Amino acid sequence: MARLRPKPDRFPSTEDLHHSRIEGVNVIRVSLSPDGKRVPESHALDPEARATWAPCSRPVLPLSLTWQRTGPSRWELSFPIPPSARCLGLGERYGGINLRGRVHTLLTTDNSRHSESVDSLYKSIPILLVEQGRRSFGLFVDSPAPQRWDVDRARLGRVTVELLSRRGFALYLVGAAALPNLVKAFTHLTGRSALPPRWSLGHHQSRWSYPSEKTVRSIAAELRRRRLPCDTIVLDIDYMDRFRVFTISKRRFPHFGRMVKNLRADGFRVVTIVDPGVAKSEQDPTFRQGKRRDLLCRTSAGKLFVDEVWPGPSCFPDFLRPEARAFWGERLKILLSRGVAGIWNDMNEPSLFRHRKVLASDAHALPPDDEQLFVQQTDEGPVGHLEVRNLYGHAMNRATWEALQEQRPDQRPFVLSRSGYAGMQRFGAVWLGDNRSWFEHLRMSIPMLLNLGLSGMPFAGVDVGGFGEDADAELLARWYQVGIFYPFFRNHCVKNATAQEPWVFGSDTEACIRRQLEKRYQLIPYLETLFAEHRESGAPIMRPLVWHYPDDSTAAQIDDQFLFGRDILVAPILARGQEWRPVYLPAGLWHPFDGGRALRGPGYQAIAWPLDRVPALVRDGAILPLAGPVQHTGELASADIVFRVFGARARGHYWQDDGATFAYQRGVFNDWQLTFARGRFTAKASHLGYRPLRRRYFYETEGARRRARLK
Ligand code: MIG
Repeated sequence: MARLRPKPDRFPSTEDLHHSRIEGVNVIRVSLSPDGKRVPESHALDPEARATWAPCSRPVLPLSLTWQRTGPSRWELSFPIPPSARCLGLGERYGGINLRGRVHTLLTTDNSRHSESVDSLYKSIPILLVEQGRRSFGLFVDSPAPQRWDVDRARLGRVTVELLSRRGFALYLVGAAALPNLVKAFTHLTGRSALPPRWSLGHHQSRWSYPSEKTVRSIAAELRRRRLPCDTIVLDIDYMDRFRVFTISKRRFPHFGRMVKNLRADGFRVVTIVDPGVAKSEQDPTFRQGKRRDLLCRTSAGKLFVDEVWPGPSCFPDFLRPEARAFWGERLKILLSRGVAGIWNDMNEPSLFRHRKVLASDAHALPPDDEQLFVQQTDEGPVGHLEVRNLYGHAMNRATWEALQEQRPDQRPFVLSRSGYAGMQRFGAVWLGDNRSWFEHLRMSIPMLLNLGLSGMPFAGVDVGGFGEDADAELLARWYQVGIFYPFFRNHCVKNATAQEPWVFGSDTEACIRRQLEKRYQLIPYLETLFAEHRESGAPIMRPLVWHYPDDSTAAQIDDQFLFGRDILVAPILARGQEWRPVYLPAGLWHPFDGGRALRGPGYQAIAWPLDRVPALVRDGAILPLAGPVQHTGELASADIVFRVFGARARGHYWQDDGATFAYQRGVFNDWQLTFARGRFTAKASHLGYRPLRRRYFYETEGARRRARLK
């Protein structure tokens, strides 16, 4: 292990070193600030996180790191990485799971051309995990200013981080430890996802746009008539009056509240989009109030900052200010009082039509604060937008989350966002923005979601079927085969593309999709158990194989397969015209999810996956809690639960609560340890605090189903 080697001669700043043990992992915090200033307040850290920091002078680090301040707004960090180590994390990255050989920019950007040549997307999570078995380590640079991570590119065998900021920041060195322990410690610091409301784990049907009550009604009716399970209808920007936030078009949605109520009676929730831009118009109450209370961002000259977005010339609330967040919460009442169940925050990078690029890609310094687009108010006073840009969506999500929590204290919020910063998991779910109806983007969704999960964010998905361009029957069916394993599971599609609701491509495709949807709903008890486990350990829902098989060097490379929890290995078809694929099986016996002969690993096997099969295998020795078939999650509370046993000796876990409230935080839940051995099934409670509705429990081995007793 190398000693810390600061270079005091080239480093004119105050150094402040602290050490802690978090979840059994060494964490060293280095506070760096120019001219002895205080390090700014962190928006990444969970305020409830408990950690005791002891000052330390000569820490032993898991890597030899150097840092320097190389200009008034430029910092450089650098450390070597061993040739065999894999670099993971860094939030939302287009590309394979191993981030080596590329530059990764962290500056929230609305860019719909997702490709290898794009190095920054909507989210910014500055943690890199250097995976090398039990001696893995992580570096978290807690700054919302622009960062450029050169991972083994310009300087071979090194990571170089360029941070453009005039303010101070903290960096955290985590490890050395195994990957799951690093993520456990990181999510201890930055928080874990709350349990989602059960309905949000169902199938969401979305479109840009369902522009009228009539369309919404007919989509909902079609889903039920065709018995395509679904929980949520999503309303994109056309529900609004001239795209103005917190309005509802009277013409197209004359009976909005009644529509929501009727849908609810049929088991559907409504989620509405909310954009941060507020139309600059004295006729607009959100603008009037925001301006009167001085909550909108201003230029350094004191003028309101105006840019173009959907409603035309618009102003932007400064969500870093607690008063602006409270104001947003008040405005949200307009939607919440009409029964809207969840909020979808879009455009919150923020996306600006007149400034698609806010910083030149070759900039090695920040423009002075007063030459930036606008200034924002922080604890230390006004700072240029770029210094805190990566927090814009994050703070908007926080405003939304806190408003939902406050206005509906007995319901778990559902907030979906495009942008966010480290710790975003505390404020709901995310999706990965404007992908396209390409097999390439279906393929990429796997490593992208895996890296996001390793960066602390478990509740994520991509638009099923692809957002931009035209889907077709094969692509849509293949995408649903993967989508049922996305923690957040939504079909969404751009305007002017071929529609892609599950029935659009004919009855054969529809039947295949119906089967996938049924499986998704069966898996919800297992998925809820995984979310409960995430709260304990920070483990993502979608995991790379290396998470559970750290000593298997083939498994460590794989990013076109993933584990859904510990027990389900998903290995889908990701290219057009393929009927089978090579599947890598880690050591042990693996049972096809839909039944059939078990296969033995380690090694590759050729497996055919017809469109109506679930492209997954279950680990021998697992017991999965599955639910009976339902049309929406409202029917799940009383549905049969079947514990499906795989193998002659097996163990499982089943977690159960009301799926709706925060009562679980007061112990109102049940936690069962399941075992099957010598032909006997037992379920032992390790916690009993919740009284479920009357329902039946079974266990199933090799197709035979028997009543199970839970004690
Ligand atoms: O400028 O609201 O990523 O999901 O349908 C486009 C319209 C704005 C971008 C989102 C997309 C959404 C679309 N929005």
